Amino acid sequence: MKKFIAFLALSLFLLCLPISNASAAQTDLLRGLQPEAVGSTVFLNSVGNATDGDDSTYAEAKSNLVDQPYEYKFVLPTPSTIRKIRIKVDNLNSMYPGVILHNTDRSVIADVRLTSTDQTITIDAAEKVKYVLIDGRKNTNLKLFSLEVYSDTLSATGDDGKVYLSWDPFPNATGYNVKRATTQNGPYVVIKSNVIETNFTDTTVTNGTTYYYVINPIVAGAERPKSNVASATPTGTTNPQPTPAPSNLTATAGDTKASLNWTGSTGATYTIKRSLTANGPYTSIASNVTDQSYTDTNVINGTTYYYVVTATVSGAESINSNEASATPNKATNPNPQPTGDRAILTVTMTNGLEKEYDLSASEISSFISWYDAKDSGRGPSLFTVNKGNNNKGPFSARKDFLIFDKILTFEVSEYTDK
Ligand SMILES: [Ca+2]
Repeated sequence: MKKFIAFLALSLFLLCLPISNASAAQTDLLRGLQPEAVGSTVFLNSVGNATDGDDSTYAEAKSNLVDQPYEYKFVLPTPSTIRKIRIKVDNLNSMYPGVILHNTDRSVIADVRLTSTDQTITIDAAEKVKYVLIDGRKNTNLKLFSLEVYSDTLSATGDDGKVYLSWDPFPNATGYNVKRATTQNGPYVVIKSNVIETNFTDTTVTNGTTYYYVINPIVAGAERPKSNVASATPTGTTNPQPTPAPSNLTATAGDTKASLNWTGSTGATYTIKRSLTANGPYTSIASNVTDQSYTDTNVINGTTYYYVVTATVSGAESINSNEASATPNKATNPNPQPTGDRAILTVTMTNGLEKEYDLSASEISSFISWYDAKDSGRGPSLFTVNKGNNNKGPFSARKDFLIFDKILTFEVSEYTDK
């Protein structure tokens, strides 16, 4: 009896609370495996039925010795951390039928006695399991409908300056505590409490260091056994491509402005830098410019400004572009091209003054007719030029009067087609 109480105490110690069904994302490590009989055990039924995933088919075993326990085992192809077991049997009459987990040395990792005919059990053991055994303490037939074992699914993936963690949801968990260590055996320190999601990104890492992680589900306010240990070593990207500098920078002066244009690269933002002396030193005057052009209006006419532009892609700034300079000034467009059928009439007066008019073809024609007539002694001595907006000469009146006697010579310059 004393031995039995000790055994019961051990069972209660190892037995975890039942939980609900396994997450669909997990893999049943026993699925399709055939059990092997141990000792005097014989199978009474199709032995693989315990692992066929069908709750209606069953394996059944007994000892061929009278009143002796029976036992059979499943051998995992790869030793695995077992976190969860589901077992379904037909009865508990054989006095604590149980599941026993052995490591590769055949030492007991866990010994779980059944308290229900359909039970899901969590296992709090970091050691890897090689053998899963079913035993009955008495020679009472037990139908094993289903035996499923699941590993933990915590995974850790290293990236540049971060480690990504993800895991399968734990039934009834309201959150997860994420813990980290720099050696596999700990100590593990909480780095994030009560994570609601089933993933976490640890950004407080140093590239090249290996980190070990576990998670503890929180159920009904209490931590449940820790997960498997997952490790990752974040590493930096090597030799990132330098950001190319903008090219073909040009600066065009305007009235209290300088317009910049350049050739950039995909995904870049630009910083505009300016100096009052060639080759710098430059001061940033604008950043996060997304266009490949910029107009600097914070300038004074007559001052020469020197510009360079840098490109930034993914936080990496290029070297300076070529330098371009501009001297903003008030001058208007010095040579507007007239439109239509027009010509320039240049009249040289006897006092040496030159008058220039931008006239239509008919106005030119009128002028020439007037001049020729007057030259023949006919017509008025005065010709009126309507300057309109085409005044090219040094006068301000809207109309100008040409006196035949004062004209020394004139010239008509026709516009040429571009
Ligand atoms: Ca079955």
